Amino acid sequence: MLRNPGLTGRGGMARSPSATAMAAFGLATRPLRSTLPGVGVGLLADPRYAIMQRPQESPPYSRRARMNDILEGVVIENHGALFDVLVGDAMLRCFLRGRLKKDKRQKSALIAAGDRVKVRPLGHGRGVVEEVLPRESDLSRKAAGSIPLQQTLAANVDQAIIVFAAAEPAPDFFMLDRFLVVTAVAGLDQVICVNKCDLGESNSLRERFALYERIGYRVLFTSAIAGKGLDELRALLADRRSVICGPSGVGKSSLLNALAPSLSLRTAAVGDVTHKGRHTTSSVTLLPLPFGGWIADTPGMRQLAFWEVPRDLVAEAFPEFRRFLGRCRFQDCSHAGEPGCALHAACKDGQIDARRLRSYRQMVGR
Ligand SMILES: Nc1nc2c(ncn2[C@@H]2O[C@H](COP(=O)(O)OP(=O)(O)OP(=O)(O)O)[C@@H](O)[C@H]2O)c(=O)[nH]1
Ligand SMILES: [Mg+2]
Ligand SMILES: [Zn+2]
Repeated sequence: MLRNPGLTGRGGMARSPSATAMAAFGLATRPLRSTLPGVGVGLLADPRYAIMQRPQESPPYSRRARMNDILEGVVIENHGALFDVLVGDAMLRCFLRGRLKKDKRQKSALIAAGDRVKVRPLGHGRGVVEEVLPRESDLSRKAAGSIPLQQTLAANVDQAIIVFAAAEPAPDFFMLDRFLVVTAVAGLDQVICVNKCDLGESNSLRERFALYERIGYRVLFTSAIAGKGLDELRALLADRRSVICGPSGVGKSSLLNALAPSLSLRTAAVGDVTHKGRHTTSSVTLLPLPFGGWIADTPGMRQLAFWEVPRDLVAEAFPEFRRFLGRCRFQDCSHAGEPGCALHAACKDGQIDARRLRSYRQMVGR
């Protein structure tokens, strides 16, 4: 199984599937809320985070002393100007310290779900983010719209579950290839998940995804409704830090609900599978999994423009291209039909699928 071999990724992330996600996010070594009344609100009342509840073993702290502490936490959700940060067993609604906004990156790239941050609690469930700690990985795209803006979708995750539906909506393989490139560039392990298999798996659909299996990707066939493939998905997610992504309406949130009903995520109303352009999930939210690990649920993406991904990195993100790269007649070959192109020759020989080469060319604008 080729698991994204050879790509070190933007963050150069070291992968440690066995490391527990909790420790990796630097989360929750001591209860906070229970020892400091008024610091955190809402967390234990939110059933999604009930699994974070731990025995209250710490000695009581003085309110004043802890208020002045700078504590480490992880960003759970980005509300635009405000962020929910999990600190110990408390959720703090935080704003960003003004000087952080002077960072040359736009705010959409500065802080994202999964970021480890230093927070100063202000009481009454409020806090201020003093510092965003360096990332191990960074899953970014160019934000939708005409202004060039980096948008970090999730930070510090190490695996991407890329979901498409067998039908409703039918899979768009150019989009799948884009998701594969963006997540490879971020250095993430990748799983392709074909959901809604209860709606039928035609032979041609099987064949299309078999191509990805031959390339070395792990492809999982699931149904959130019929419960198919869920044990396998659960095993892949356990104790990992994952992000689930894909187009809108493919059943990302439904899959998470099927795996962990206590998450109670909002999904599209039955019968409204195309959403008429609406997204049911509206912001990235980091969720704890009852069987260990964390997952960032993301809103469906209609566009996935690259953020500063050089062309040769795009080619490298196609695992089956790699052994031919560097063998073209021209060193700066763009693989768009130049004479002596090794990728083109491999495609003629049947060693590279023509649809994948076309996908690559479309991505690099050739
Ligand atoms: N038949 C069938 N329908 C499903 C399955 N999974 C989800 N659905 C339906 O598909 C619709 C969309 O599901 P969601 O879970 O909201 O999809 P999503 O990918 O989270 O969508 P966004 O949040 O908009 O990105 C809902 O009506 C679900 O009931 C499945 O396995 N089979
Ligand atoms: Mg959703
Ligand atoms: Zn070439």
